[in-house]
Amino acid sequence: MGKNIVQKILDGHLVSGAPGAGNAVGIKIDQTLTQDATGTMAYLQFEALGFDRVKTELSVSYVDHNTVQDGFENADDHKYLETVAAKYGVLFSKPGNGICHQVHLERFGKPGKTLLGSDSHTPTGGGIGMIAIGAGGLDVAVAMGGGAFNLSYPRVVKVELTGALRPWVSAKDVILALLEILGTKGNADSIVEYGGTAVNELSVPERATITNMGAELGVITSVFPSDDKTRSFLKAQGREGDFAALAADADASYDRVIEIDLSKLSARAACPHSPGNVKKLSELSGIKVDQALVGSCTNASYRDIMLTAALLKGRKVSPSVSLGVAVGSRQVLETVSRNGALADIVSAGARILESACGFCIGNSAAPRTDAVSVRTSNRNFFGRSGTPSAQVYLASPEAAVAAALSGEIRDPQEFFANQEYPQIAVPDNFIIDDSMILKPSADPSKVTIVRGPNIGDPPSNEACPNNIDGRVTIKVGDKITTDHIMPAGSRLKYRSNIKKYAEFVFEREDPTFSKRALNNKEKGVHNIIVAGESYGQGSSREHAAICPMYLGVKAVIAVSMERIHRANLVNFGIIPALFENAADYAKLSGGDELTIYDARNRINNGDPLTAVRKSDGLSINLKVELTDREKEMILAGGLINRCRESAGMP
Ligand code: MIC
Ligand code: SF4
Repeated sequence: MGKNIVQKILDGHLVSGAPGAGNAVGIKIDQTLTQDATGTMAYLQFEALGFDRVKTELSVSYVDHNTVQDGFENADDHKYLETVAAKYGVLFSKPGNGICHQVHLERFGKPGKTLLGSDSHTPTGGGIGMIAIGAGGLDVAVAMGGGAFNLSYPRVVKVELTGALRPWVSAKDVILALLEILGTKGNADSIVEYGGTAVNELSVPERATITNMGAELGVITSVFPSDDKTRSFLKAQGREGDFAALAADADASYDRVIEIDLSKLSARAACPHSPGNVKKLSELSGIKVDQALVGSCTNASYRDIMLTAALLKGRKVSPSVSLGVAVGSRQVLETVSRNGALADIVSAGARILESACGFCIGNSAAPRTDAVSVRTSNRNFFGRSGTPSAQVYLASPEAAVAAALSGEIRDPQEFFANQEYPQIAVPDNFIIDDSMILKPSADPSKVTIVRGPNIGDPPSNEACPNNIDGRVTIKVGDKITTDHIMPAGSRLKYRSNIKKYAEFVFEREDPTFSKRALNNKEKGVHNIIVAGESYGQGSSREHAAICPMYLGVKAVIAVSMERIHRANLVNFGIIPALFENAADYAKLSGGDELTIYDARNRINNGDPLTAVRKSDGLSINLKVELTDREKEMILAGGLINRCRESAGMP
């Protein structure tokens, strides 16, 4: 029996376990990436684990998230990241060099390799044929130290692309169409593999737009074959030597096959407040727009920016719209500066934003109260833009420019009806200048790691107590994202200072949560979070586990939970429990006093847990499915404690 692409790459990297959907396996990681918002914690943990050098083929530390904001905190973080990278053998991409996923694709991605990144959009690398997975910083720290990455062997969903995209319909519409089919939850055990006759119509950056937003499907990752298009992209990057062909065997099998005929697709948008809330643009036509933003790791490639420039050329942005353009990498910014496209964008009246995450993470360009914002980014969770009352729509660059010019949401096919669709080909040669990527020191003993006052110690946890004796400190609903748990935006600068950042846990859900939780902790009362479906959707930020751990949260009881967040909870010693009977969710309220008896022994023996409510003795059965490795982590109070125990460290 032949193999699909996923099986080929995974099986070639297995270090423990055996292929077969659902089996616990460990894989070797060839490359890692971190970004600054998750990176400081990752390197602090790398240090705490006692490693002295990275053992991967390549590890890169990017600074792209916290590039603005007042105060010294970000700059402290950047200096720590630069010096820690120099010491331990990591490349350091300076702020201004671009967004991690785009730069990685351009300069380092290699077909057939594995990449683990401390950011949920790491699957962007699937566009160049990598198995690229997002994880918490601690998992990345372990991989940098040469450890395996542990996961459940995936189901493989094939998405067969046929036909050809019509003018004005582009890669973003393909992934929005798939989001319409698969939704944003229930896909955590799968990897999407693209195939079909239309694949060779798509350039690597277009493929990367599609795999990038696979993160919103909640899948482990997504991957494209590596073919002539991949070779020409690598050649244009001066890296033809990194090319390797990658295709599924003719008799490969899949767990599910979905066919999308590209010629039938029309332009779409994800409506507020979920990337899965997809509608055709023609149904939204006429909605007044205040802001349009082109950028983010999803749609800020050479093709996207050149297309934006071609459509803006000779025109002016509507007086009622603020258009912002954030180019995804310095390579593309330099190219469009030299070829004149940037001048067309400026002349049309756009604001040129920094080549960084910026508006996407909500730390700049927050729209006005009640604004409608059309963005090419990948997430429109409630409040993420920095303005809770804003309505954010996610769409293609074509649609964002149509909105900027007309002041309304419009289907680009109809709005640009009298114009020829610009065809933007990958150039033969990109401008190659890696001078903003600093090499590690040849003599690590000479490097002093600089730790400003914003750099705290990673907090420690106690071992799992035998009885979890506590209360439901908060009860939240369905689809609680990591943005709800741990807001980014203006709070982002505290990422390296857990004590301070923990003040903002569930800030928007209940601003009293942090204080109440800390009071409970001081009195020896354990905190328990109760949640509905898909708890922890969205980002890989492990702060959504570390800060609750710091506040004394011992267990999350949810109807269902997302993959990366569940792994982060385990890494920090918080029990990820599910209701055996989903209807029990309704029976619990915030403030209920609950005891989970004999938790330690039961987890150790693999027995089910029960939570008992003190007031009336109501007993609720919990499902806690843990691999042996996860059990050890929970019992030890997290991965760092477990590693210290096994290394005999104090
Ligand atoms: C995001 O898009 O939400 C982020 C910010 O890039 C996060 C990482 C983080 O929380 O720092 C992600 O996607 O993992
Ligand atoms: Fe940055 Fe936004 Fe991409 Fe996250 S999704 S890496 S914040 S550009």
